[in-house]
Amino acid sequence: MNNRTLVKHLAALPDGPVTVAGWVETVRDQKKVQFVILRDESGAVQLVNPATRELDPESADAASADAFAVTEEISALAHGSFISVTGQLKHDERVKLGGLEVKIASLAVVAEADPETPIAADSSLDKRMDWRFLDLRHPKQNLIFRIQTTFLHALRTYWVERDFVEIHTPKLMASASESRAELFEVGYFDGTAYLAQSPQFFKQMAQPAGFGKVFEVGPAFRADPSFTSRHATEFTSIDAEMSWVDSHEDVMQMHEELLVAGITAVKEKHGAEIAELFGIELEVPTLPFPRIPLAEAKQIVADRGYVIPRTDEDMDPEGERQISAHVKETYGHDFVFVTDYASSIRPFYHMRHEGDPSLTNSYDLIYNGVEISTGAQREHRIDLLVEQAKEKGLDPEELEFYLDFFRYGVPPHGGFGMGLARVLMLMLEEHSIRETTYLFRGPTRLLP
Ligand code: AMO
Repeated sequence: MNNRTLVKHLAALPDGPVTVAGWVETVRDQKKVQFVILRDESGAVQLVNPATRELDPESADAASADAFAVTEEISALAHGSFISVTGQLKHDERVKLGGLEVKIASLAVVAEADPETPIAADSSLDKRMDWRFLDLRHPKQNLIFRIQTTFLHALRTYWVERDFVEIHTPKLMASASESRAELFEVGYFDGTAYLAQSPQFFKQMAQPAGFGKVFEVGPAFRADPSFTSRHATEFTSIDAEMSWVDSHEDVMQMHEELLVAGITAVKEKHGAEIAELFGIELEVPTLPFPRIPLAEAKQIVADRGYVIPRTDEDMDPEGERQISAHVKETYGHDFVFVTDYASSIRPFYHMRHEGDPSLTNSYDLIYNGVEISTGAQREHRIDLLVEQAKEKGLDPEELEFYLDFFRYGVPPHGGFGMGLARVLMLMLEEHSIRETTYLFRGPTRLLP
């Protein structure tokens, strides 16, 4: 390992010699003094060099020759080059950036950057995506993925402490897992395979397999041609499934506790940085989250003056914004479970209400106006499951491998799927999941 000190650790060190390494963010090359702002993955620090502009070769001693060389090197530094600097750390309250600076003794350009940086602060989102590795170097963008790490770690901790088993289900499948629309087909030797749209069938399989409770964080693929701010063709899906639920209510309780655990951890670790870089005071939601049946939610939205088009029985994006606004005004809450969706707009595997098969034991979770999750109790009774599949126009023979799970003793169970980038987008009040996805994939984006 090299001996460089991360910028974030400098504050705790006494004045003295240090080595730091990172990218050149700015250079202020003044007549008598030069300042370089150097950024590494942990923060930024000011480097300073008393400029030695002229060298008299006759009288030059080794020390002044070195000082002259450093001055020349700094004058030639390109923005974005990666440099390593050894110098004297000095704590000085007058330095705005962190109250310290490093006086340069020697400097090495480790990797030079092209002089023209292809993106600037005002570049379009699309251009920034073209140069995503440079875009991500910015502290705000970089922070998103540190938040993601903290969030996922808290989710995993929540689950592991409650005996959930982590699974990794295959992403190459022989059939569709959600709907035949939005399905990517790939050549598979002499046949065809499909990219998994969700771990749905396989997380359910863990129930008759005796796992009890499972979770997965993994890729999901949807051949969705739309160009919205919330859809990607590949996204990270956070899934959970658990045995012995009485209804979707049990799933919602786990789901809301999980989100509180995740957001609490993010606030504790990054609250100050989020306030500084995003201008947001992150709120930890209170428990329980409000629950509103879909029919009632539609009525509330209609009473607010927005009528969801009749052709669309689901909440549409404006309906989601309206119900969220209502919940915020009425309960001061950022989340709402919209429950009891009509079976006509839910997949065949959702359990229907006992006594009213037109409704399902299901929910969508809406966060600050956008759906982040779908959850449900599953139908575990094979006869009803086959009937519901047929009703949806599915061929039970094609689903034989899945239906077999239900022929050998499957406990009542339920779970949810949640899009990671959507949660982060709404948490940080960003406008597109392109911002909260490490490398976005959409209908016209397969690069970088
Ligand atoms: P659903 O299809 O609603 O449900 O997906 C669950 C959640 O995944 C995210 N999501 C997406 N994110 C980005 N781009 C997309 N194209 C995209 N599609 C979905 C959303 C959505 O709420 N198997 C069920 C879940 C379950 O019942 O357990 C399912 O996949 O945040």
